[in-house]
Amino acid sequence: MTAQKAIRTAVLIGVVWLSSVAGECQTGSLVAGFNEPPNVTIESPVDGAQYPSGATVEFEGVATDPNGCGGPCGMTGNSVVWSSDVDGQLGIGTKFNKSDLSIGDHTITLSATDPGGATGTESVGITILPHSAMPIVLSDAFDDGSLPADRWDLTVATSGTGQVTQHVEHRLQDGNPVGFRYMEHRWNPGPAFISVQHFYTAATYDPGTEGAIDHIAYSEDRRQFNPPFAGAAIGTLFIVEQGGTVYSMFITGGQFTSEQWEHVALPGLTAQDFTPAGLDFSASGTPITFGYARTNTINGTGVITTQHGIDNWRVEIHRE
Ligand SMILES: [Ca+2]
Ligand SMILES: [Ca+2]
Repeated sequence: MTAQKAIRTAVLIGVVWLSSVAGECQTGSLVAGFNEPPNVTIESPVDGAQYPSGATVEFEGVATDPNGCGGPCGMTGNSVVWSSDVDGQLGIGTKFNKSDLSIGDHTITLSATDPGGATGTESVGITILPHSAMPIVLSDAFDDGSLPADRWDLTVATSGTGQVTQHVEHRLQDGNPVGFRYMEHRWNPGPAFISVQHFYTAATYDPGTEGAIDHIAYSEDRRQFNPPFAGAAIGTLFIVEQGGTVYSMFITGGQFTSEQWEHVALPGLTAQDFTPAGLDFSASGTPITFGYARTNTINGTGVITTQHGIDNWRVEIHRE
């Protein structure tokens, strides 16, 4: 008798479970205690993300009902709703884009409701910044092996009685990491001075249309290879060109000797940090091209070569 009772109870539980699953899929009616809420995951945007005003924000998530349609069941359409605590409902479904979010901090919530009325949610925080609060970044990690002519222009100046030439190429290894921009200055014979100005041409910045510049942060990684004599140094400058004039400033000591990659950064640069005077970061300034320069003076004779590299060239333009 006891054994028969146990079997009957098990059968009844099985019947109830099956009917609840069938009811959920077809009619939305459920037996209390058997419906679990959907599992919800926001894949984009990520928590803490910042976007400039007007930027496209990609919304993508996954909602799964653990006991929908007879088992785990992906959800989409009207049952999956995105909202912002600032802008209200943003959209429905598991994937869409939006580019008109209000400036400010948002709590973004993805909410999925199953036919039985059980709801699963997940939230992330994002910030939409005023346009001027986002720095514009021009950078090159030299990791693609492209020819220098693709996005860099050279201006070479020499002086002195000797012969001096230069060579530049992008190498795919020995950078910091991966690729870097390799440079040589070669005397045959000296003495002579050489200045090579490298201008990044893939993008310029126009204060007149993009906004006055408050300050610039510049950084690069640099090293020397096989110095021709002990203490041989490479002159190093950050340069910008505006209206046909090249303005420059020395980078951290104005020269370097390191045979290891070293990182140098110049935060908080204003127009007054450059020579000659006249660089205009205001909204009446004309377009600016950014770059860097390497210089060498050799007083000796014979064939002398300096070899050096740059990686992670980076300019951050912070606007007023
Ligand atoms: Ca459910
Ligand atoms: Ca690199």
